[in-house]
Amino acid sequence: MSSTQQVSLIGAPTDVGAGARGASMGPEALRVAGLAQALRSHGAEVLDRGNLQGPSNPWLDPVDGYRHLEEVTAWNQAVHDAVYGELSSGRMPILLGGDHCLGLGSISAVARHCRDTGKKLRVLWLDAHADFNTSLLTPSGNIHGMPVACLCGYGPKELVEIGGHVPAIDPKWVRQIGIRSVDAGEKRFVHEVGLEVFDMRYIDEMGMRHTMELALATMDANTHLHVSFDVDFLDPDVAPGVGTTIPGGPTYREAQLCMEMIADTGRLASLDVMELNPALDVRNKTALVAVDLIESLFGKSTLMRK
Ligand code: B3U
Ligand code: MN
Ligand code: MN
Repeated sequence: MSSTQQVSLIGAPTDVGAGARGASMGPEALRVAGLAQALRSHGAEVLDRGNLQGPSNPWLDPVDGYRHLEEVTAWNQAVHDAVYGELSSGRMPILLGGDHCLGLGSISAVARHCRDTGKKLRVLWLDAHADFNTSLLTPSGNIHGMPVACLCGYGPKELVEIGGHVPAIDPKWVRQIGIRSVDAGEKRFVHEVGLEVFDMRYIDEMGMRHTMELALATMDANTHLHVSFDVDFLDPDVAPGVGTTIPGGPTYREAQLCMEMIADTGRLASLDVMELNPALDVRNKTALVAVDLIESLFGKSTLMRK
Protein backbone atom coordinates (compact mmCIF):
# COMPACT_ATOMS: atom_id res chain seq x y z
CA MET A 1 0.00 0.00 0.00
CA SER A 2 1.68 3.21 -1.14
CA SER A 3 -0.08 5.83 1.04
CA THR A 4 -2.04 5.65 4.28
CA GLN A 5 -5.64 4.50 3.80
CA GLN A 6 -8.07 7.16 4.96
CA VAL A 7 -11.08 5.15 6.08
CA SER A 8 -14.51 6.45 7.11
CA LEU A 9 -16.93 4.23 9.00
CA ILE A 10 -20.58 5.01 8.25
CA GLY A 11 -23.24 3.33 10.39
CA ALA A 12 -26.66 2.67 8.82
CA PRO A 13 -28.73 1.24 11.67
CA THR A 14 -31.83 -0.09 9.95
CA ASP A 15 -33.57 -3.34 9.08
CA VAL A 16 -36.34 -1.85 6.89
CA GLY A 17 -35.37 -4.06 3.94
CA ALA A 18 -35.14 -7.33 5.89
CA GLY A 19 -37.55 -10.06 6.92
CA ALA A 20 -36.20 -10.28 10.48
CA ARG A 21 -35.63 -7.46 12.92
CA GLY A 22 -32.19 -6.80 14.40
CA ALA A 23 -29.74 -5.79 11.64
CA SER A 24 -30.38 -2.25 12.89
CA MET A 25 -28.01 -3.12 15.75
CA GLY A 26 -25.23 -4.21 13.37
CA PRO A 27 -23.15 -1.01 13.34
CA GLU A 28 -22.81 -0.88 17.12
CA ALA A 29 -21.92 -4.59 17.34
CA LEU A 30 -19.10 -4.05 14.81
CA ARG A 31 -17.82 -1.10 16.84
CA VAL A 32 -17.97 -3.14 20.06
CA ALA A 33 -16.03 -5.90 18.29
CA GLY A 34 -13.21 -3.39 17.75
CA LEU A 35 -13.45 -2.61 14.04
CA ALA A 36 -11.81 0.85 14.16
CA GLN A 37 -8.89 -0.28 16.34
CA ALA A 38 -8.36 -3.36 14.14
CA LEU A 39 -8.14 -1.20 11.00
CA ARG A 40 -5.74 1.19 12.73
CA SER A 41 -3.49 -1.71 13.67
CA HIS A 42 -3.06 -2.35 9.94
CA GLY A 43 -2.00 1.21 9.24
CA ALA A 44 -5.31 2.81 8.27
CA GLU A 45 -6.29 6.25 9.50
CA VAL A 46 -9.90 5.76 10.66
CA LEU A 47 -12.69 8.25 11.26
CA ASP A 48 -15.97 6.96 12.66
CA ARG A 49 -18.64 9.22 11.17
CA GLY A 50 -21.28 7.82 13.53
CA ASN A 51 -24.70 6.68 12.39
CA LEU A 52 -26.93 7.96 9.61
CA GLN A 53 -30.52 8.67 10.47
CA GLY A 54 -33.71 7.58 8.77
CA PRO A 55 -37.26 6.40 9.32
CA SER A 56 -38.01 3.68 11.85
CA ASN A 57 -39.22 0.24 10.78
CA PRO A 58 -43.04 0.29 10.53
CA TRP A 59 -43.14 -3.53 10.20
CA LEU A 60 -45.92 -3.62 7.61
CA ASP A 61 -46.90 -6.08 4.89
CA PRO A 62 -45.63 -5.61 1.31
CA VAL A 63 -47.55 -3.31 -1.03
CA ASP A 64 -47.37 -4.13 -4.76
CA GLY A 65 -44.44 -6.49 -4.16
CA TYR A 66 -42.38 -4.12 -1.98
CA ARG A 67 -42.15 -3.94 1.77
CA HIS A 68 -41.41 -0.48 3.20
CA LEU A 69 -40.49 1.06 -0.17
CA GLU A 70 -40.71 4.62 1.17
CA GLU A 71 -38.45 3.88 4.17
CA VAL A 72 -36.01 1.88 2.05
CA THR A 73 -35.77 4.81 -0.36
CA ALA A 74 -35.06 7.32 2.42
CA TRP A 75 -32.31 5.15 3.95
CA ASN A 76 -30.71 4.47 0.58
CA GLN A 77 -30.69 8.15 -0.27
CA ALA A 78 -28.90 8.89 3.02
CA VAL A 79 -26.38 6.10 2.37
CA HIS A 80 -25.79 7.28 -1.19
CA ASP A 81 -25.10 10.84 -0.07
CA ALA A 82 -22.74 9.79 2.74
CA VAL A 83 -20.77 7.29 0.63
CA TYR A 84 -20.51 9.71 -2.29
CA GLY A 85 -19.30 12.46 0.05
CA GLU A 86 -16.52 10.30 1.48
CA LEU A 87 -15.35 9.15 -1.95
CA SER A 88 -15.37 12.73 -3.25
CA SER A 89 -13.03 13.76 -0.46
CA GLY A 90 -10.62 10.94 -1.27
CA ARG A 91 -11.58 8.63 1.59
CA MET A 92 -12.53 4.97 1.65
CA PRO A 93 -16.09 4.46 2.93
CA ILE A 94 -16.95 1.38 4.96
CA LEU A 95 -20.70 1.05 5.31
CA LEU A 96 -21.80 -0.72 8.49
CA GLY A 97 -25.25 -2.21 7.93
CA GLY A 98 -27.97 -2.49 8.35
CA ASP A 99 -29.64 -4.85 5.93
CA HIS A 100 -28.41 -5.41 2.39
CA CYS A 101 -31.03 -3.23 0.69
CA LEU A 102 -28.50 -0.46 1.45
CA GLY A 103 -26.03 -1.96 -1.01
CA LEU A 104 -28.05 -0.04 -3.56
CA GLY A 105 -27.31 3.37 -2.02
CA SER A 106 -23.68 2.47 -1.44
CA ILE A 107 -22.88 1.02 -4.86
CA SER A 108 -24.87 3.63 -6.78
CA ALA A 109 -22.64 6.23 -5.07
CA VAL A 110 -19.50 4.25 -5.92
CA ALA A 111 -20.63 3.98 -9.55
CA ARG A 112 -21.26 7.72 -9.65
CA HIS A 113 -17.77 8.36 -8.27
CA CYS A 114 -16.29 6.07 -10.92
CA ARG A 115 -18.12 8.01 -13.65
CA ASP A 116 -16.75 11.29 -12.19
CA THR A 117 -13.18 10.01 -12.09
CA GLY A 118 -13.03 7.78 -15.16
CA LYS A 119 -12.44 4.63 -13.12
CA LYS A 120 -13.59 1.14 -14.00
CA LEU A 121 -15.79 -0.52 -11.37
CA ARG A 122 -15.62 -4.13 -10.20
CA VAL A 123 -18.17 -5.24 -7.61
CA LEU A 124 -17.62 -8.41 -5.58
CA TRP A 125 -20.91 -9.51 -4.06
CA LEU A 126 -20.15 -11.97 -1.23
CA ASP A 127 -23.49 -13.49 -0.23
CA ALA A 128 -25.51 -16.68 0.22
CA HIS A 129 -28.18 -14.97 -1.93
CA ALA A 130 -28.13 -13.41 -5.39
CA ASP A 131 -30.28 -10.45 -4.23
CA PHE A 132 -31.64 -10.27 -7.79
CA ASN A 133 -35.38 -10.32 -7.17
CA THR A 134 -37.96 -7.92 -8.57
CA SER A 135 -41.45 -7.09 -7.28
CA LEU A 136 -42.86 -9.78 -9.59
CA LEU A 137 -40.34 -12.47 -8.67
CA THR A 138 -39.90 -11.93 -4.92
CA PRO A 139 -41.41 -14.48 -2.54
CA SER A 140 -41.24 -12.03 0.38
CA GLY A 141 -41.38 -8.43 -0.80
CA ASN A 142 -38.25 -7.80 1.28
CA ILE A 143 -36.10 -5.31 -0.59
CA HIS A 144 -32.82 -6.74 0.78
CA GLY A 145 -33.45 -9.50 -1.79
CA MET A 146 -33.45 -6.93 -4.65
CA PRO A 147 -30.46 -4.52 -4.55
CA VAL A 148 -28.41 -6.09 -7.36
CA ALA A 149 -31.43 -6.05 -9.68
CA CYS A 150 -32.12 -2.40 -8.76
CA LEU A 151 -28.49 -1.45 -9.45
CA CYS A 152 -28.81 -3.05 -12.89
CA GLY A 153 -31.93 -0.96 -13.56
CA TYR A 154 -34.65 -3.47 -12.67
CA GLY A 155 -36.73 -2.03 -9.86
CA PRO A 156 -38.95 0.86 -8.83
CA LYS A 157 -38.12 4.29 -10.24
CA GLU A 158 -37.36 5.84 -6.84
CA LEU A 159 -34.70 3.21 -6.15
CA VAL A 160 -33.10 2.73 -9.57
CA GLU A 161 -32.65 6.51 -9.95
CA ILE A 162 -30.81 7.09 -6.66
CA GLY A 163 -27.31 7.30 -8.18
CA GLY A 164 -28.46 9.76 -10.87
CA HIS A 165 -27.80 7.35 -13.76
CA VAL A 166 -30.00 4.44 -14.87
CA PRO A 167 -28.81 1.75 -14.73
CA ALA A 168 -26.26 2.53 -12.03
CA ILE A 169 -24.08 -0.40 -13.07
CA ASP A 170 -23.65 -2.93 -15.86
CA PRO A 171 -24.19 -6.56 -14.74
CA LYS A 172 -20.80 -7.34 -16.36
CA TRP A 173 -19.04 -5.44 -13.57
CA VAL A 174 -20.38 -7.83 -10.89
CA ARG A 175 -18.97 -11.12 -9.60
CA GLN A 176 -21.12 -12.99 -7.08
CA ILE A 177 -19.41 -15.43 -4.74
CA GLY A 178 -20.78 -17.98 -2.25
CA ILE A 179 -24.32 -18.09 -3.64
CA ARG A 180 -26.47 -21.01 -2.46
CA SER A 181 -30.04 -19.74 -2.09
CA VAL A 182 -31.76 -18.35 -5.18
CA ASP A 183 -35.53 -18.26 -5.78
CA ALA A 184 -36.89 -19.96 -8.92
CA GLY A 185 -37.83 -16.82 -10.87
CA GLU A 186 -34.75 -15.02 -9.60
CA LYS A 187 -32.58 -17.84 -10.96
CA ARG A 188 -34.05 -17.49 -14.45
CA PHE A 189 -33.49 -13.74 -14.31
CA VAL A 190 -29.85 -14.11 -13.18
CA HIS A 191 -29.24 -16.32 -16.24
CA GLU A 192 -31.14 -14.00 -18.58
CA VAL A 193 -29.07 -10.98 -17.54
CA GLY A 194 -25.82 -13.01 -17.58
CA LEU A 195 -24.62 -12.26 -14.04
CA GLU A 196 -21.30 -13.95 -13.32
CA VAL A 197 -21.97 -16.20 -10.34
CA PHE A 198 -19.48 -18.40 -8.50
CA ASP A 199 -21.91 -20.48 -6.46
CA MET A 200 -21.01 -22.94 -3.69
CA ARG A 201 -20.96 -25.80 -6.16
CA TYR A 202 -18.28 -23.97 -8.12
CA ILE A 203 -16.27 -23.25 -4.96
CA ASP A 204 -16.61 -26.92 -3.87
CA GLU A 205 -15.36 -28.19 -7.21
CA MET A 206 -12.71 -25.63 -8.10
CA GLY A 207 -11.67 -24.29 -4.70
CA MET A 208 -11.67 -20.76 -3.32
CA ARG A 209 -8.26 -19.95 -4.79
CA HIS A 210 -9.30 -20.60 -8.39
CA THR A 211 -12.66 -18.89 -7.80
CA MET A 212 -10.99 -15.71 -6.55
CA GLU A 213 -8.40 -15.74 -9.33
CA LEU A 214 -11.27 -15.60 -11.83
CA ALA A 215 -13.37 -13.11 -9.85
CA LEU A 216 -10.40 -10.74 -9.58
CA ALA A 217 -9.11 -11.23 -13.13
CA THR A 218 -8.96 -8.43 -15.70
CA MET A 219 -8.69 -5.64 -13.15
CA ASP A 220 -5.99 -3.03 -13.68
CA ALA A 221 -4.49 0.05 -12.01
CA ASN A 222 -7.57 2.05 -13.00
CA THR A 223 -10.07 -0.31 -11.34
CA HIS A 224 -12.10 0.68 -8.27
CA LEU A 225 -12.84 -2.53 -6.38
CA HIS A 226 -15.96 -2.52 -4.23
CA VAL A 227 -16.71 -5.42 -1.88
CA SER A 228 -20.28 -5.89 -0.68
CA PHE A 229 -19.95 -8.38 2.16
CA ASP A 230 -23.25 -9.89 3.32
CA VAL A 231 -22.24 -11.72 6.49
CA ASP A 232 -24.63 -14.58 5.58
CA PHE A 233 -21.99 -15.42 2.91
CA LEU A 234 -20.24 -17.32 5.72
CA ASP A 235 -21.27 -20.75 6.91
CA PRO A 236 -23.71 -20.43 9.85
CA ASP A 237 -21.30 -22.46 12.02
CA VAL A 238 -18.91 -19.52 11.76
CA ALA A 239 -21.49 -16.75 11.57
CA PRO A 240 -24.84 -17.51 13.23
CA GLY A 241 -25.74 -13.84 13.77
CA VAL A 242 -27.62 -13.15 10.53
CA GLY A 243 -31.32 -13.01 9.65
CA THR A 244 -31.25 -15.75 7.04
CA THR A 245 -28.71 -18.47 7.78
CA ILE A 246 -28.13 -20.80 4.83
CA PRO A 247 -26.06 -23.92 5.52
CA GLY A 248 -23.14 -24.91 3.34
CA GLY A 249 -21.27 -21.61 3.10
CA PRO A 250 -17.53 -20.94 3.03
CA THR A 251 -15.58 -22.11 6.06
CA TYR A 252 -13.49 -19.74 8.15
CA ARG A 253 -10.37 -20.72 6.20
CA GLU A 254 -12.02 -20.33 2.79
CA ALA A 255 -13.34 -16.91 3.79
CA GLN A 256 -9.89 -15.85 5.02
CA LEU A 257 -8.34 -16.84 1.69
CA CYS A 258 -11.04 -14.93 -0.15
CA MET A 259 -10.28 -11.78 1.84
CA GLU A 260 -6.49 -12.19 1.56
CA MET A 261 -6.65 -12.53 -2.20
CA ILE A 262 -8.74 -9.36 -2.42
CA ALA A 263 -6.16 -7.56 -0.23
CA ASP A 264 -3.34 -8.74 -2.50
CA THR A 265 -4.83 -6.83 -5.44
CA GLY A 266 -4.32 -3.52 -3.62
CA ARG A 267 -7.45 -2.23 -5.38
CA LEU A 268 -10.04 -2.31 -2.57
CA ALA A 269 -11.57 1.17 -2.50
CA SER A 270 -14.95 0.77 -0.73
CA LEU A 271 -16.71 -1.83 1.40
CA ASP A 272 -20.14 -2.77 2.78
CA VAL A 273 -20.48 -5.02 5.84
CA MET A 274 -24.14 -6.02 5.86
CA GLU A 275 -26.84 -8.12 7.53
CA LEU A 276 -25.06 -8.65 10.84
CA ASN A 277 -27.90 -9.30 13.30
CA PRO A 278 -26.79 -9.08 16.94
CA ALA A 279 -30.25 -10.18 18.14
CA LEU A 280 -29.49 -13.61 16.66
CA ASP A 281 -25.79 -13.74 17.53
CA VAL A 282 -23.97 -15.59 20.32
CA ARG A 283 -21.79 -13.33 22.48
CA ASN A 284 -21.01 -11.08 19.49
CA LYS A 285 -19.20 -13.99 17.79
CA THR A 286 -20.34 -13.08 14.28
CA ALA A 287 -19.23 -9.46 14.66
CA LEU A 288 -15.81 -10.63 15.90
CA VAL A 289 -15.45 -12.97 12.91
CA ALA A 290 -16.46 -10.16 10.56
CA VAL A 291 -13.81 -7.86 12.09
CA ASP A 292 -11.22 -10.62 11.81
CA LEU A 293 -12.02 -11.09 8.11
CA ILE A 294 -11.97 -7.34 7.48
CA GLU A 295 -8.47 -7.27 8.99
CA SER A 296 -7.41 -9.76 6.32
CA LEU A 297 -9.06 -7.58 3.71
CA PHE A 298 -6.79 -4.78 4.94
CA GLY A 299 -3.61 -6.80 4.66
CA LYS A 300 -3.31 -8.79 7.87
CA SER A 301 -1.34 -11.82 6.79
CA THR A 302 0.67 -14.63 8.25
CA LEU A 303 4.46 -14.75 8.21
CA MET A 304 4.65 -16.53 4.87
CA ARG A 305 3.81 -13.38 2.89
CA LYS A 306 5.38 -10.34 4.55
N1 B3U B 1 -34.33 -14.54 -1.82
C1 B3U B 1 -35.17 -14.34 -0.65
C2 B3U B 1 -34.40 -14.41 0.64
C3 B3U B 1 -33.31 -13.45 0.88
C4 B3U B 1 -32.61 -12.65 0.03
N2 B3U B 1 -31.71 -11.99 0.76
C5 B3U B 1 -31.83 -12.37 1.99
N3 B3U B 1 -32.82 -13.25 2.07
N4 B3U B 1 -31.08 -12.01 3.05
C6 B3U B 1 -35.96 -13.04 -0.77
O1 B3U B 1 -36.78 -12.79 0.12
O2 B3U B 1 -35.78 -12.30 -1.72
MN1 MN C 1 -27.49 -9.93 0.59
MN1 MN D 1 -27.68 -12.85 2.00
